[in-house]
Amino acid sequence: MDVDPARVPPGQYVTRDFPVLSAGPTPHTPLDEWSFTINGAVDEPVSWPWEEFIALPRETVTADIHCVTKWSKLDTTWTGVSVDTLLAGVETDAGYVTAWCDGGYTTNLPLEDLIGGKAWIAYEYGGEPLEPEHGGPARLLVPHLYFWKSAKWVRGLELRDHDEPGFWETYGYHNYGDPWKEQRYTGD
Ligand SMILES: Nc1nc2c(c(=O)[nH]1)N[C@H]1C(S)=C(S)[C@@H](COP(=O)(O)O)O[C@H]1N2
Ligand SMILES: [Mo]
Repeated sequence: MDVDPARVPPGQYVTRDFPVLSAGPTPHTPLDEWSFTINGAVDEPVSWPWEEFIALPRETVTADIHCVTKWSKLDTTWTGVSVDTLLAGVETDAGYVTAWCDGGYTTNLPLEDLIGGKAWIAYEYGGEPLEPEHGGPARLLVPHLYFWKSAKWVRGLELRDHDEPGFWETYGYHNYGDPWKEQRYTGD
């Protein structure tokens, strides 16, 4: 494959496939039971049912994604709602976020890494509804960090004053996960 090596972080290889990596079974939450919630260290939790969520301003973004198991996929295209849009009007002093999901998966990030046009709640991939195996109806997309931070089946963001490791972070994955610094495991 003809790829610009400058786009591939250290230790990664580029694939055209889209592997599925899930720590458990794929949840199938009906859309009429689905909502997206911002909770935790906020004055007022806020929640959008599916129809309201997809009526929010949407963005289509093309990004390279990097899995800690060493595959990278270039020029993936997603449509969703930017986290900036979701946090507009939310008052918080929180510095950290736990993304929480159907099925119980969690991952933690600094709030800083979710704002400023760096993260989305994506519900389309390649112009089609996001497939359940890849996190549909909606997943977090944080392409600048290893892909385990891009929580599938995401249902909410809990804002936090203190950082708290999520699922893989508890099992020895790096707390931050910058692919360009090869922050794969604790201590990297
Ligand atoms: N809810 C949930 N999100 C998840 C995971 C998971 O097991 N459960 N796996 C993570 C990991 S390790 C990776 S590499 C990507 C894989 O996304 P994909 O299956 O769409 O390739 O999802 C991340 N998000
Ligand atoms: Mo992963």
